[in-house]
Order: sequence, then C-alpha cells, then structure tokens
Amino acid sequence: MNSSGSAERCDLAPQAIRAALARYSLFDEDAAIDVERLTVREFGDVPLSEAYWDTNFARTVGSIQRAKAGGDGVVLLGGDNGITRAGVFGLGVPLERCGILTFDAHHDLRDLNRGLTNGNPIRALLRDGVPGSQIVQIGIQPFANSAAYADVAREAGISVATVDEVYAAGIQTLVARALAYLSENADVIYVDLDVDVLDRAFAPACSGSRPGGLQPWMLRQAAHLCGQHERVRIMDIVEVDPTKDIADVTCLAAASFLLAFASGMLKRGAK
Ligand SMILES: [Mn+2]
Repeated sequence: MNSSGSAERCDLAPQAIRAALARYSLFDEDAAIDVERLTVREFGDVPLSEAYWDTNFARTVGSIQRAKAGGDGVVLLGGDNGITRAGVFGLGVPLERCGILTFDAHHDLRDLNRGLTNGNPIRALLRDGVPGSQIVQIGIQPFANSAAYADVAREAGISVATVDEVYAAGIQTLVARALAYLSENADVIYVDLDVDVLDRAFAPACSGSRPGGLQPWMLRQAAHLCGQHERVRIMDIVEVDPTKDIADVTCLAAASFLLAFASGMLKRGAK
C-alpha cells in the first residue's frame, strides 16, 4: 500500500523483500537455530487501492486477523507505515490491552486533520484508544521531527529512546526493557519496524532515513528479541521503496529482520 499520497512505491516492497529472502540461508549461527524448523505460512499480498482508508479498512483488518489466527506470530510486509493502524486492530483485543513498540526515526504523530497517512498512525491509534503509556518508541532521530510532535508524545506519556540513547545504552538493553515495561499492562504487543530508523547508508530505499541512524545488526538483534517474546503477536516491516534501493541493501536488511524475528520465535517457551 501507499498512503503517503506521494509517488513512492512501497507497494512493491513485499515482492522485493521475498526476493531478498531467497538470498539468505535459514541457519542462525548466533542462536544455533535453523529457521527451517518453523512452520511458516505465506498469505500472499493484500492489494489495497486508493480507497483503502474509506472502504477497505475492515477488510484489511480481517485479512490480518485471519493470518494471526493460524499461528503464534505474524509478520506484515508493508507497504508504508499507514498499515500499522490496521495491524494493531488486527491484534483482535481491546486497544487498551495493546502495547506498541516502534522502531522509527519519527514519532508518526502528525495531525489527523488531513486524513490518515504514513505520518500519523501512532496519532490515530492514540485517538482510537491505545494508552500513550503503552507505547514505546526507539530510534527517534534529531532534526527529523517537529517540537510539536515531541510535545504530543510527552503529553500522551509515550516512552521515547532517541538514536543517541540507543548507542549509549545498547539496543538489547533498551528492547528488553521496553518489552518488560509493555508487558506490565499490555496483554499483547505490536511491533512496528519502520526501516527508516536505519542509517541512510543502509536504507537508501526509505525516504525518511537520515545519516546517523541505527545499524542493521542492531535491528536484527531487536527483531530477534521481539520474536522471542510471547506477547509479541505481530511485527510490521514498512517504508521500503525498492525502486530507490542501491545494491538491494535496504531489502536485504528488511529480509534479515524477518529471519531474525523467525529465529526468535523458535526460542519461545524454551526458557
Ligand atoms: Mn514511520
């Protein structure tokens, strides 16, 4: 889907990420896990027209819920970040029982008065009823958000870790802390992985990426930890426009996050 109204082609990402997946093996040497052991079902594409927000929202949520009903975890390949709202509704539990963990350079808290776009899914979800105290945002970049949206985040009680804080504290520490914190009040957790949180050197296919972002290995570790956590039910991977990619670096990174999530899932229940 493309909800940004721009000429970006994030709708081509699922196909490109699937192609990138074929260039990896299935063995996670760090975890000593062969992802081949995981039973995976591919649900195919859910094409979303321009009229998506008005007429196709319920249908999209239904598609996500059908995928979720079949297993322990779902990965949604965007598409742009506009899919996140439908994804959270797809959790199928009351919004006040949901937690959201975003990896994103941006708050995605833009005003709602000009409609729903890839710039305001978190703002829409706050309005819909997800408590701000059950939202954690990791990887927020300097000079990428306006002060007004940082204020919205603070006033809503959203927890924020900037990219510099990730570099100082370590990604594993912050993700583990975020998942434990969200588990205090949320029955289920949704992970929104906006690939523009990466340093632009690794994400030329994301229009929002900037120099100074996270490194691919950090998000790979983050996705693995999320996959491992029992309450994480859905993770989206969004904002990749393959027509802007260079040497497939962004699509390969996105595919590695899916694989890391999958190998994390195989650790569930093993504690
Ligand atoms: Mn985003």
